[in-house]
Amino acid sequence: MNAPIRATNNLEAFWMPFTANRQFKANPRMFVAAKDMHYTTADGRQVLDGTAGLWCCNAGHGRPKITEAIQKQAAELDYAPAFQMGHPAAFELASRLVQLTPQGIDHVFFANSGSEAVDSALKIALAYHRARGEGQRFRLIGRERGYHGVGFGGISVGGIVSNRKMFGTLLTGVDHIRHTHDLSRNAFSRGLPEHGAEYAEDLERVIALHDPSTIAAVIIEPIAGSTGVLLPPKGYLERIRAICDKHGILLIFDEVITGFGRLGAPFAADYFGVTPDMMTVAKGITSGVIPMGAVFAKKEIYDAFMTGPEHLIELFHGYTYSANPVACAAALGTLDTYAEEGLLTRAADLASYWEDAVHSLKGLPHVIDIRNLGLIGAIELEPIAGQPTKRAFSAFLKAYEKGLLIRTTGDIIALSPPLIISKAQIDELVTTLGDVLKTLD
Ligand code: PXG
Repeated sequence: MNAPIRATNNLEAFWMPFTANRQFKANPRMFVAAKDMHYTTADGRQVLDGTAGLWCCNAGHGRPKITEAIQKQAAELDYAPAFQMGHPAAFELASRLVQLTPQGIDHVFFANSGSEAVDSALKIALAYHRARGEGQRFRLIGRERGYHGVGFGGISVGGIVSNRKMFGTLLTGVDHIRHTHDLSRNAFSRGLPEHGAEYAEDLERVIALHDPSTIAAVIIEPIAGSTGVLLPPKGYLERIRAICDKHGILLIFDEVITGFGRLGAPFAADYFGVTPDMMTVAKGITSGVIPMGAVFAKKEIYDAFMTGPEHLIELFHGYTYSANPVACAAALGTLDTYAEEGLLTRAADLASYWEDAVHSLKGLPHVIDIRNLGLIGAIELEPIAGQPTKRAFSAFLKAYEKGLLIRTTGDIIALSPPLIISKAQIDELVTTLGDVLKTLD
């Protein structure tokens, strides 16, 4: 048996997720503390958080209301069985959340991550149609370059090739529409791209191929995040909604990164004025502090299950930690913090300052596109010939050395700072990033 030693200097045992393990273990980058907009590294440096952790710490770090709520809940009721039992914080949180969601979306199913939220939503979509006597609607449609987490459901509807290719046959009955990225027409757009609403018509093509009567749901990210920030062309989401309506297909918005204020409205659905039938959320629901995900569903979907004898379980789905009390407390503390500081709409006030700041990087070496919306930014770099991802990864390493945390995916730099960022910190972020870009090979 292994001795219970805290071998903190041994990096070998931890198989790190989505990480170049050997590169990291040769040159570790460790955070040991975080407060507001900054991380502290193991060697005592301050690093400006340009990514809200992984798009999740929307309220910033070390926020007292969230910490206190967690501490209090853990001391009072640490866990309650998630099935056939309840606890007050779960009901309070669900009620608070549906006050924030678009009108008509008024039920919440809890999970523990974005991946679980996505798998839950896909299963609910299939079961919903079956409950209504349309069980022949079994197909799910995603989009090229989409990211919906890493469960088998999520990678099946997802469209990021490296996340799919190693993992066998995936779910059957899934198809994809084309992505909307079009640098030839839209490079350096400020805000939403002008061109490409017609890419929504690809949904009609895929629907016709399979026949509308076989299709249960379409899932898309209003803004594709993980693939490198692809913004919907003007009018695109409205068109997708209209096509789904025409054919009786459920529309699921995966709002794991766009939810909770990233665009200056509570959800992208509000920002775009397009209401889906279900939304998946995670990350900002607890400001990243405790794992939690959720599916928001329309009343008609919930009601379709509320039939049959009352002692029977209506949906055979759920997790041991669905609505975990400590996670619920974290979410309630987060919603309080958002409300007190106006954080769910703050990005709207900063958006034009942010837009000018990120677009000021135009013209620097290798920059082939800059994109922005709300408090999201992306800088696409020309890849080094024959060595894709290397240029952006080197930007990531150099930025970290200069005290700035950025995210890179492929050769795209993604920025999504906590919603508490100041204008001076936006300036600092962009100046540091500009210095990094000037030194790239
Ligand atoms: N859906 C979307 C739209 C996401 O962005 C997930 C589902 C999965 O969430 P979980 O909690 O299972 O990881 C995500 C996650 C990045 C990055 O840098 C993005 C995510 C995760 C990690 C990194 O772009 N998104």
